[in-house]
Amino acid sequence: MYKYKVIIIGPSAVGKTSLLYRFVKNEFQLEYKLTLGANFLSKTLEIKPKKAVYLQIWDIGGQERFKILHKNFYEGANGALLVFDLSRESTFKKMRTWLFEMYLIMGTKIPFILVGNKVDLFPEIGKIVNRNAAEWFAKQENASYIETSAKTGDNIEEAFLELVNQMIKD
Ligand code: G3D
Ligand code: MG
Repeated sequence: MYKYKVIIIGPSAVGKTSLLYRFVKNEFQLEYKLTLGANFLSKTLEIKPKKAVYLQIWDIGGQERFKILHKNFYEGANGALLVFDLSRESTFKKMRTWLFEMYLIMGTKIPFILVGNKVDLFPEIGKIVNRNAAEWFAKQENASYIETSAKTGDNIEEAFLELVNQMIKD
């Protein structure tokens, strides 16, 4: 069985913990936010008949600002979800810094998916954060761009599956 460590990174309140809980437990908005430190949840995915992938998924918790703790968090990661909030342009602008910091701390590149979360807030996608800009950023880094909603569950499984495909190739 394939085993991977996946990390979820990005600025505060973009929905990282929500994405993790939606994916692993299919739940939204419980009392998890205060409790989850630099912690992980795991899930086994069947990607083909008789072919399973075990994912250990780490949430940076409320530690986004404490750079010193990041080394443990990043150590041994095979892939990442780099998450911003589609309703806050400032979070998209921080994606490059998050990406380069990850490369710097890890000393190597790993596959990642660029995730624009909270797509449920927009009947007209791209109003706040330009979709082309996000796609272009991802493409430059050989990554995929996916828009998700932890609230509705939209595209959550797809984002993890796409990352699994990239990690298997890596
Ligand atoms: P973080 O782990 O990145 O810090 P959280 O972010 O998962 O704690 O989410 C931050 C806030 O955004 C929460 O709202 C959460 O409910 C909300 N949120 C997360 N994902 C989505 C989404 O896909 N759509 C919408 N509409 N909201 C989302 P509160 O108000 O509890 O702080
Ligand atoms: Mg969180």
